[in-house]
Order: sequence, then structure tokens, then C-alpha cells
Amino acid sequence: MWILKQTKGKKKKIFSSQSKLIVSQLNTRTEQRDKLQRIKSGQQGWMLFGGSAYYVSSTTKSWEESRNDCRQKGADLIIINSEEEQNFANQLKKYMWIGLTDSENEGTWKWVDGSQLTTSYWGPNEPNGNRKENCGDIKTFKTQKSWNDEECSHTLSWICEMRLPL
Ligand code: MMA
Ligand code: CA
Repeated sequence: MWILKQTKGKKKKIFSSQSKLIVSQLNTRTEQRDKLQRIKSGQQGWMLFGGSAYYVSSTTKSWEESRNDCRQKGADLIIINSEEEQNFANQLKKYMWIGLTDSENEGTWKWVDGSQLTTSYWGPNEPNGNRKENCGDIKTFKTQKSWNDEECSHTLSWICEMRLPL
């Protein structure tokens, strides 16, 4: 809504606080749209696969710090919920953190969105770290069963996943 303000006999048009809020919400939405557009166009180094965008780091960090980086990008560590997605991640041929942890309850592996692990792709003899290794990574990527449990403080590359709006 416009408001007409009378200042020293002069009529002045100003925005009401409600209008200002709408303008700022529109600016936020415009920024979000443009950011998504840059991600979808491949300009930002994200790869598109099956309705998500993926980002593979070029540096290494602990699992927690890797996760923080993903979240700061509006994403999270990858959640692998299909064979296609597992194969996609493997062919990147990188030893890297994924969004799996059993830190909360030893032996109960969960994805970063809180969902239970259904189909798993543990490498031979993995997971083997018991209470010492509570974070998941892709390690033996030459075979489909590539996951390993690792000490969370270990520094590795990581892969973020951002679900894209339909
Ligand atoms: C490393 C470490 C473990 C993994 C073994 C497999 C020596 O430890 O990555 O998590 O299980 O290698 O050989
Ligand atoms: Ca292990």
C-alpha cells in the first residue's frame, strides 16, 4: 500500500512497512531464482543428475566440517537412495565423505536427513570400525560396493547434494 504523507504542507509518497516487507520478500525470491539458475546452467561447478545437483570438493575436511560446507551452500552431504545414484557417485572416482553416520547410535547407520539406511553398498569387510569409525565415505569406487566407515575426524574430499525443486 502507498501512504501519502503530509510533510510541511508537501504531499510525499512513501511505502508502508507492509509494502517494504513485500519488496524485500520479492528480492529474496529473485536472488534464490537467479542462484538456482546459475546452478542449473553448470556455471557454479555443480553436476546435474536425477533431480539433484552435486558438488565435489577439491579440498579435504573432517566429516562435520564437510557437512557444514554443504549446508552453507544450501545443500547437505549426499544421500544415496538408488542404485543409479550409487553408480553416479562411484564413477566420480573420488575417496570422499557421504551423508552417512552412526555417531548417534553405534551400528545404526542413518542418512543426514535422519532416514534409516535401506539399501547399502558397503565394501568388503565394511563397516569394521565399531565405535572408532562413525562416518561414511566412498572408498573402493572401482566396485559397486564402495562404502567404508571412517574416523569422522579424518580429512577427506566430500560430495554435496542439493535437491532441485520440481
Ligand atoms: C583404513 C580405514 C578403514 C578401513 C580400512 C580398510 C586402515 O584403515 O580407511 O576405515 O576399513 O582402511 O582396509
Ligand atoms: Ca572402515
